[in-house]
Order: sequence, then C-alpha cells, then structure tokens
Amino acid sequence: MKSKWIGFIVVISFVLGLAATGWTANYKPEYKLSVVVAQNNAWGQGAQKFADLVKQKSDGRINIKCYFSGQLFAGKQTNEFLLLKQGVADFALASTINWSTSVRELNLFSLPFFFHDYKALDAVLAGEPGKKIIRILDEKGAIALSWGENGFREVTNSKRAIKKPEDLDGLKIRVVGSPIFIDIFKALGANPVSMNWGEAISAFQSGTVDGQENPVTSIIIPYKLWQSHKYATIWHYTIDPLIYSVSKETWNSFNAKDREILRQAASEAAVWQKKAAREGLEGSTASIDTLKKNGMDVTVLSPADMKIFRAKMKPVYDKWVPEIGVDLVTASEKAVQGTLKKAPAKKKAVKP
Ligand code: X2X
Repeated sequence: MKSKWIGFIVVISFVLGLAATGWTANYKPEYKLSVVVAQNNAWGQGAQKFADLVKQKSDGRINIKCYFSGQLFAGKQTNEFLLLKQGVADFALASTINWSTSVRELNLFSLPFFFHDYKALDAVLAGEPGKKIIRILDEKGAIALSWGENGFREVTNSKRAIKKPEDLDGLKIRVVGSPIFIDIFKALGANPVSMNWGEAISAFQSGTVDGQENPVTSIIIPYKLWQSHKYATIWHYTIDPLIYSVSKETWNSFNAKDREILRQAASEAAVWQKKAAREGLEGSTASIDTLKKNGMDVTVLSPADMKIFRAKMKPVYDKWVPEIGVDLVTASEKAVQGTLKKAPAKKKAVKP
C-alpha cells in the first residue's frame, strides 16, 4: 500500500515538474527551417537570428535548425511552399517570388515598377492588402509570422550598361522559375531563362547567361557578382519581401504560450533582418559605392527613365492583374498613392 502511494507521488511530481519546464509531449527534437540562400547575407542571417531567439525565449524547448542554400528542396526553389505544407520543412524564411507559383496573389510584389520606394512597400504590407495576403496564406496552410525583406531587385550583366529597354535586346537573363519574370523580360526584348539559385551562381561564373536580377545589399554584394558582371542598373523594378512562416500543422502542435514566443521572435528577427537588407540603400549610397569600388559600371535610372521601361509593361499588367486579383491590386495601388500625397500646406499666417 505504502509503495503504491510512493509511486503515485513520484508520478505526480514528475508530471508537475515537466509542466513547470513547459514540456509538451508532441514537440519535435528538431524543427527544420528552409532558406534558399547561404548564411553570407541578411536573409540567411535573419533566419538564424529567428532560430536563436526562439531557442533563447523557449529555454531550449524549441530547437529550429536552418537548412541553408535550398538543402531541403534539392534546388527547386519554387517547390518550397508545397514542401512546407507536406512537412518536409516546418518553418521557412521565404521569398514571395518562390511561393508565387503556389500562391498567385504573391505576384503582386513582382508587378514591374509598381512599388517605387520602401514607403510604398511598407504601406501595402501594413495595410489591408498585407493583411489579406496573410489570410490567404493561412487558408492555404502557412502561418505568416512577420515580413522580412530581400529587397528591390536590380539587374546586372556582363555585356553592356542598361539605360533603356533596347539595351536588354537579346541578353540572356537568368530569372527565378516564376512565369511573371519570363513575361517581364520577354516584353523588354531580352531572352530570359529560369534557373534555380544554386545553378545560377555557376551559370554566372561560366558565362552561360549574360545577366541576372537581385537586390544589391542582400545578394549582389555578398555573392560578389562583380566577379562575373561588369554592369549594374538600379531600377527598383520589383520588390521581394520575405515571409517568416510556419506550416499550419506545425503551428497547431504548439501551445498558446509557445505560439506567442514564435510570434515575438519573428517580429524581433524581422526588425533586425529588414534593417540589414536596407543597409547602404535607405538614405545612403554605401551599397552602390561598394559596387563601384569593385569595378562595376553602375547606372541609376531616373523616374523619367523608369517610365519608359514601365510603358513596355502593359502586356504584363493585362495578363497578371486578373491573375493576382483586381481587388488586391487596386487596394495596393491606393496604399501606394497614399504615400505620394504631399503633406498639407501650412496655413499662411494671418496678418493682423
Ligand atoms: O533566386 C533568387 O534570385 C533569389 C535568391 O533572390 C530568390 O530566392 C528569389
């Protein structure tokens, strides 16, 4: 009888002890986080930052391992969303471009010359369009915890300076395997080829493609693309937000306290990551200077130059706006316009 009581007390103390440490039976020893790029840049480092914060805030109970350079999807980056849903990855710090073949609304960010500055992007993400996209992702099986950033995408190539659409004529440009990019570069007279990032790096080195498009601070500098490309054109033609995300199945396995920890860690990591992605670009020319210092010939398009490129994009808009959703594009346009409004003129002092 006595030993029965002792056994009972031991079991109860064990359960209470585990509850105090926050132990939950169905937690995995390791959660997998997918990242397309290496750890040599703000994107990869932002993923690691999130994993570190989660570990620290959960006292080591939630252990996220980052799989860099597309290790989880064997190179096919446009499969990332499906792999997250299938449980190959639990988490991702994902580019909207790579998910846009699974979630068509994400092509919004690839509409050419739609977001002209960070203010426009921030307004869309913080406003109703951003919230709508988060709801759509949720319906499709991914919980978006916060927005990170790869950045405005600029074009580099080994052949010539691109100042007007004709300069792109016949250039073989590597793009991500997302159809809107093929349409954009075809409309500009180039010869786009889709390729995964891993293969793209060797294609730049061997010269099997003439050029590519990616953000300056996040990709062009850390990957030292000046080693293959002499010319860069800063044209901000598309923007590439990142999504700190978790599959719905994995999300549902966490208790409320740990979900809060994940949200907190994702918003803290995102603040750091976005700042790092904008470093040397926002209110600074440091990143452009780095390109020049490394021998690149940099063309910065003026708003008037960009208008000439934008005028060529009509077929892209005609095809892709209905695909993305007219309502979503219109609401985003409104948010962008809102950022252009001039501050109200100061009232003139009334003379006595
Ligand atoms: O493949 C690219 O160009 C990259 C790294 O920017 C993305 O994953 C969208």
